[in-house]
Amino acid sequence: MDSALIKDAQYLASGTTLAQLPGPAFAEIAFAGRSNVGKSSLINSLTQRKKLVRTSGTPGCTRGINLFRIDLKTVSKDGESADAVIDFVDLPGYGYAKRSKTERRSWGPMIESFLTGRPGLRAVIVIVDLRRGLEEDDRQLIDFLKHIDRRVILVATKSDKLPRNQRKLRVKEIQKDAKVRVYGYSSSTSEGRDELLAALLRAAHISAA
Ligand SMILES: Nc1nc2c(ncn2[C@@H]2O[C@H](COP(=O)(O)OP(=O)(O)O)[C@@H](O)[C@H]2O)c(=O)[nH]1
Ligand SMILES: [Mg+2]
Repeated sequence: MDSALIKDAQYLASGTTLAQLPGPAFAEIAFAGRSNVGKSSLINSLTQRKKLVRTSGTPGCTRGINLFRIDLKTVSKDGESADAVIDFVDLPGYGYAKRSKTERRSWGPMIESFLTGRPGLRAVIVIVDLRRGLEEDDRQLIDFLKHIDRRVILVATKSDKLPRNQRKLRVKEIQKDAKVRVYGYSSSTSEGRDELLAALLRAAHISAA
């Protein structure tokens, strides 16, 4: 398993339509999930930046698509290192019921057109709460991603909120339900970070191991 050191992580651009975003320059990994699931916290934890992405107790405050550029150094098992760049794409949270109908409707197409129309998108991280597992919107998104042949990396976060001896079992239950591999994670403790980073590097074709 390769590991990675984050050298730099910076906000790049945002937009509410595909056309407003700069064209893809590097391998991209998108992050999707229900509002308040812990998406921003996950990106901050992966990049080891406290405030790269704004986190909040107020669901649904991120309305656009935000791009971040991550410069990293990969280190192989044999100790060989190489520089690499990945762009992280923070997609708007979905499933927040208290928005107006028009706004809710406008999110679906934004996410959908990005997922279908963005060359260079190597994988989509779908984030769920380890305690709650898949909800209806998550299932629909995963089915849609499979349908358009996008690679799904399913992350079950907030694992620190479950007792340690229940975590693995819960991950397995969600895995069985989703029929894709599930990565347990905690942005509070960084539990699962090495495994998820290694999976990201493989998905981005930055490492083979
Ligand atoms: N205990 C715990 N809290 C978390 C974790 N990830 C996120 N949170 C909290 O959940 C809330 C929503 O997180 P945020 O990252 O803003 O969610 P987003 O709306 O999906 O971007 C915040 O209060 C976070 O501090 C985690 O792994 N463990
Ligand atoms: Mg957020």
